[in-house]
Amino acid sequence: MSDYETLLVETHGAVTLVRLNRPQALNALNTAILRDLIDAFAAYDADDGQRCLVLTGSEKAFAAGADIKEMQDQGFAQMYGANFFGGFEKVWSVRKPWIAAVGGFALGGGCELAMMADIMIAADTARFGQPEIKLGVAPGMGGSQRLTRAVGKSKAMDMVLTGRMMDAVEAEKANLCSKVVPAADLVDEALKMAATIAGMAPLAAIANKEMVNVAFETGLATGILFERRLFNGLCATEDKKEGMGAFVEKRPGVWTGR
Ligand code: CO8
Repeated sequence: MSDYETLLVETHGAVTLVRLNRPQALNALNTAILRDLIDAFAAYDADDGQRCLVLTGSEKAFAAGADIKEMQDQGFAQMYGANFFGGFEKVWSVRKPWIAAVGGFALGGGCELAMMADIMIAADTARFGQPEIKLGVAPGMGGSQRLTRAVGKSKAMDMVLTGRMMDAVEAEKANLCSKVVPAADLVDEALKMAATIAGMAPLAAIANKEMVNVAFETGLATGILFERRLFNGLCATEDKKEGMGAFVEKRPGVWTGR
């Protein structure tokens, strides 16, 4: 267990489990959580022994948004000057795979943080929303972009303009999450999926993640070329030789990450 003011971090073999831990504020995201998340994600990315990460919250809330009390008195100059919450880009841009396991409220910045994950798993108790309009503002951590890419224009407009919540069934149907599981099984299911990913060749895992992310950033022909060149590149790794050799010899691959 590591020492963070706002997080509980433990390892399960090659999987890092990070729990948001501000129960008194339903895990509202403040400067302290951001600082701790940046540290914990950087430590995960730098640790060769860790190959997948699960981020979760509590039963009641993944995170109920950015901390309204912290933002209440901040004006434009203060926020713009400090690039307030710009640091979340460091969480999103971690190179290794990570999963958001969402139970309870994932609202505003909480929903936006979950959408930064490579894969989102929801408990049947999950409630997603971008209610910022009710505070006289709008999403500010990527929600207008990532929600729209995930669920399409009409549902994204519905969410941001009405500020309503979406339950887990609707979220799965709308492709916001990859699956819904009973709340009691959420962390175990996420850890199981993470262990599967952690068992893959590490460079291949990073390459697969990069390819899918490039699909959001570029045109089809360029994306396909990027994919083919990365595939070509993976063919220079020891793990490619091992993986294909292991298949032919009918045994599991043993990865070195080289
Ligand atoms: N910020 C601060 N405190 C919060 C937040 C929050 N987002 N959400 C809940 N809390 C606190 C409450 O104030 C309360 O504290 P206290 O006991 O001291 O009064 C405690 O958590 C428990 O909350 P409730 O009593 O309200 O619990 P309920 O079960 O009655 O309601 C809800 C749960 C529905 C989740 C309700 O708390 C709620 O509506 N919360 C706010 C949701 C929201 O509006 N989220 C969006 C925030 S804005 C945002 O996320 C912008 C992100 C972009 C930032 C970009 C910067 C560049």
